[in-house]
Amino acid sequence: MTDSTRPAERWDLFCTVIDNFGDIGVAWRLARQLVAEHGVALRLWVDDFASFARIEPRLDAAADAQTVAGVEIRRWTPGSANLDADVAPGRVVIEAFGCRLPDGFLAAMAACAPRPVWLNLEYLSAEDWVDGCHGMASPHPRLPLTQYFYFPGFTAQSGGLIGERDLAARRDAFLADAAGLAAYWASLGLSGRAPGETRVSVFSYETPALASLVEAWSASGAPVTALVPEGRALAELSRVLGQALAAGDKATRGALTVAALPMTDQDGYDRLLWACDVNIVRGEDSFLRAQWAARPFLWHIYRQDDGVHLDKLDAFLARYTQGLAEPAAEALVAFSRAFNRDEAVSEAWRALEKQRDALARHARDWAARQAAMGDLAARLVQFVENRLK
Ligand code: TRH
Repeated sequence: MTDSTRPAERWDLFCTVIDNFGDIGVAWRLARQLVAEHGVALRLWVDDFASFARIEPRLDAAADAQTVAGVEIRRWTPGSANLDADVAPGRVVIEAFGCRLPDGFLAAMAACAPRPVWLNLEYLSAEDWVDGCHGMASPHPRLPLTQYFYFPGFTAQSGGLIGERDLAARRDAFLADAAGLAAYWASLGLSGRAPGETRVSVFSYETPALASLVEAWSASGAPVTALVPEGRALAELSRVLGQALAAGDKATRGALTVAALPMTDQDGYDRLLWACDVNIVRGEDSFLRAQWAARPFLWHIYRQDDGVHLDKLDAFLARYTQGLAEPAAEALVAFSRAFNRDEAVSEAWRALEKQRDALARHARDWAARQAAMGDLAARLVQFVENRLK
């Protein structure tokens, strides 16, 4: 065994952007946390810098290699035979969401002694089977390599949830600072709240259900402000309102004001979730960050052709509503199912409104209980250590 075959004391995390921002959103949060909290030397491989730059404005989309927030970031081309540069694998290699590694890199991993710990970071799901599959080993069909499935999840038996150690403290400090909060709203072009006003962030996919929300909100007895980052939901709301909205624009219909926002970095998006009363979120990462915001939220799940997303939605709702009083649980489930089936939700919204206090209390309990279980990065480091022994 020669020194040159030893894996570098570094982790490699590979990500391909399938669409939107969730794949890179999850990978970027995990990368930053592993570096900041666990002192890992980490190289993050990403194929689509244009998408990445939308959620991390410090990224130079033209540079193939750079360091941001202590993370070494490199461009790669999925499907290529090898990485562009001749790079030695790190002691831990993670594929985010089953992105396939180049054959040349796999061969280099197989040639290492000891061989890197090789993981596939899977999508987050609340389904029961996750606990049984977390940590399962899968031998490579040809090479002397074993890949482990790492499943995030909501239980102690799963891989846990991504969340920084100081997240709750940062959130609470932000919300306790009245002057800072007023300045935050002013930065979005909004003044203090009108009596009874509800502020809702909207980061869903497009769905006809949004039109029925506009109907319910504009006819509401108290003001509703919808804060909508640029993207798919804003495009849909522009269609519904018959008015093209870009970041900085506002539109008013009855009790409803729609405020279009620019996309910000991930920390900026967290602040939006913390500041709003209700958050409409989607995919994986915004869905999770809404839970850490400890506010009532509504999940527009990523649609899958075979309809399995509706089972995943129900699995989450079954878990989330445990301990939530019946009328609030019913209202949340009814709204969530209707919204995700593209049905009208005006009535469901009004029912939900009546349960706001119970949902807010429950959201705080849920966030505290999940945080107490230990976060994904810490569990991942432990998982790796156990395999290195
Ligand atoms: O963008 P998403 O829909 O992403 C995904 C992908 O489509 C993926 O292929 C799919 O498998 C997965 O969903 C389930 O939703 P998500 O996961 O919420 O990611 C959005 C990211 O964008 C998240 O990291 C937060 C970030 N973001 C910002 O950083 N700034 C912003 O202003 C906003 C609105 C979002």
